[in-house]
Amino acid sequence: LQEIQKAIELFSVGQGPAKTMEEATRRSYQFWDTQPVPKLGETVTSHGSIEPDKDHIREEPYSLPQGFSWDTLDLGNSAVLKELYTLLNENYVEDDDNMFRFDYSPEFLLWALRPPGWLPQWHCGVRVNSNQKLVGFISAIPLKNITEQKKMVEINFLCVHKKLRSKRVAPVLIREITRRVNLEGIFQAVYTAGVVLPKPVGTCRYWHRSLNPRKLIEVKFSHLSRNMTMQRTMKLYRLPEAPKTQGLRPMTKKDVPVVHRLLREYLSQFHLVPAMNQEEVEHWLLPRENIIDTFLVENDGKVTDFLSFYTLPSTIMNHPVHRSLKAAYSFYNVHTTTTLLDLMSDALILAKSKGFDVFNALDLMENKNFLEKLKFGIGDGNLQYYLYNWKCPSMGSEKVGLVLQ
Ligand code: MYA
Repeated sequence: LQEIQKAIELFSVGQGPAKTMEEATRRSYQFWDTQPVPKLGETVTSHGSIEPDKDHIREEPYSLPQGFSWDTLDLGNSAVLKELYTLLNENYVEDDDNMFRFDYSPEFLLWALRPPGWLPQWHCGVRVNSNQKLVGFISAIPLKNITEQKKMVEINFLCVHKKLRSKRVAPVLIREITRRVNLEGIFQAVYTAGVVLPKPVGTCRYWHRSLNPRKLIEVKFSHLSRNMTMQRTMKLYRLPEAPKTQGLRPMTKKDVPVVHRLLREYLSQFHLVPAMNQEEVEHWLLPRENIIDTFLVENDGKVTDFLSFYTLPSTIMNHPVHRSLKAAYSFYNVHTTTTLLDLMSDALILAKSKGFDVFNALDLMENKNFLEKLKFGIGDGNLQYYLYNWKCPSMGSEKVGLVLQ
């Protein structure tokens, strides 16, 4: 009986997505073993592409299962944007206990998917032939790596409808977006995932700072600690009404050049970073209501620091009262004069005053210096960072300087 149980355990570990390195090293990767990525057990010491740039790219799209077709999504069409919103709202990433699911707003999706240099064919959808229902999606956006100044893409929003899972559609989506990216002469990509695949270049962890502890406990996002009452918990997480840094104000369009310079200089200390030009800094950091907030510190006409966070609510599944968890996600925070601790303390105060329930941050860049001090609690599960067709030694989370949506 023990042998059978062991076999069942091994079998199930071998099939499902791996959440930890231990699980991952015990399974095989039918698809990923065919791709230009390092093997899980491999220790990489050199830097460079894994396979050479191709000079001939296949012209026909990859074949989907019978009854499905490719469709490039025109997100400028509000009905199409709504279809993508609905696909993701109902089928995208959930937490391990299936209690919360990301609820990217249509406006947020436009921000995330139409940065400078976006291409329509990189918004790659799959529809059912009979009724035209959207059931699959994958996207690419352009990105440059600061050290290599190499053109690459960021892959995000890979999603297969729940009813179409485990039928090997994801590998077809990945092959097809690779082909469409290769057609533009680009052969490297960066992406993140909660699952362990060959092979993470960095492993980060989400931390959560309660802003509205009562609601977070009610929806079981967090629980009352031992020896704590609700009153004491609310007092523990209470924040001042207004930020305390002198000269803190929202970023405006005329701040783009100085924010660009601050960001470029600050990011140079990390190993995996985006190389944004001014146009991209404007796109990614200029405030947009309910999408991205950026505040900077200006005193005597000199801008010295900035903080930013994006808005990404989650749907609360199966709760009678609460439907949505309003979460802020730490984005890029640059300090030269204000301490990072003071800057992030103000980020929490601003997020609280804007009605967020929780403030999330990864343990990348210098974030480990403030997480515990500002009463963040560690989350479960990792966010793995990956590179496609690029080998380099893996790095600690504090060397990761890239935040994706
Ligand atoms: S990460 C967010 C991913 N999305 C979700 O988690 C949403 C909810 N889940 C789903 O929609 C499905 O479960 C997905 C898998 C679509 C994830 N990244 O079709 P299958 C491998 C890469 O039978 P399904 C994000 O968006 C898995 O190990 N591979 O499975 C970044 C197995 O391969 P192997 C993944 O569950 C995406 C195969 O797929 C992931 O129906 C970056 C099974 O396929 C994952 N998150 O669908 C994509 N999950 O046999 C890579 C599972 O080898 C981009 N798998 O174990 C690479 C760069 C491409 C561009 C290159 C340009 C140069």
